[in-house]
Amino acid sequence: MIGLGAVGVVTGAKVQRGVNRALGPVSSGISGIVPAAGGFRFYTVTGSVKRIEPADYHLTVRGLVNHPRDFSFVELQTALPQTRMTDTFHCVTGWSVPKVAWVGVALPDLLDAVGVGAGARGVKFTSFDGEYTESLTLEQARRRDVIVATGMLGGPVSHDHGGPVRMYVNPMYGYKSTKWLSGIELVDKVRPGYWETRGYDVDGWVGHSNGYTS
Ligand SMILES: Nc1nc2c(c(=O)[nH]1)N[C@H]1C(S)=C(S)[C@@H](COP(=O)(O)O)O[C@H]1N2
Ligand SMILES: [Mo]
Repeated sequence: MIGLGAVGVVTGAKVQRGVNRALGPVSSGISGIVPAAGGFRFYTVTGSVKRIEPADYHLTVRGLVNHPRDFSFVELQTALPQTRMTDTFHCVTGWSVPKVAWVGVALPDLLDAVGVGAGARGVKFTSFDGEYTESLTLEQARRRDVIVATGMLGGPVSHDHGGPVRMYVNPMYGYKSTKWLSGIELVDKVRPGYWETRGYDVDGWVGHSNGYTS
């Protein structure tokens, strides 16, 4: 198992099957969260979002990369190494969901596939909701627990959770994890995302920002 300390990123088909079996249902009924959604609350800043079927989905990767390209949903599932992990999901407003399972492409593997260009310092994420944006420093984007997720909770990423493809930025609050992901752009410097222009910290480390924990 190739692990990342306590966060439990694993790779390799054999290990993945073992981990898969170990994934129980997400806990529900914890006080202060909504059990109907498995503990999650569904968030959108735009009201309803158009549906995109996996067969029609493309992730555009561009900007300061050596080989700009689009990835289809199937390419994300088959042409790049698959990474799974399970950990608690934290929204900065106070709710969290334990033991959420994710599967997809670790962002560093995707960056390797396109080749990070000279001068790239940040990564910008866009959503096909037409409004949401997020960003990470290049160093943060190279963490193996930052995942371009094609699955969660043991199945596809549902539309309400931001499917067919969304980000999962494990070490940071939920607002760093762009839903309905449409584009990844390598940029020369980090630009504040949707919530960051509205007061949240660009560095969204769980437990280390936004005044929610000391
Ligand atoms: N496109 C988009 N992505 C988004 C959001 C959003 O409103 N729109 N909300 C963020 C916030 S604040 C959180 S906590 C998580 C919530 O994910 P969920 O809706 O699957 O529970 O999505 C993040 N990504
Ligand atoms: Mo959030």
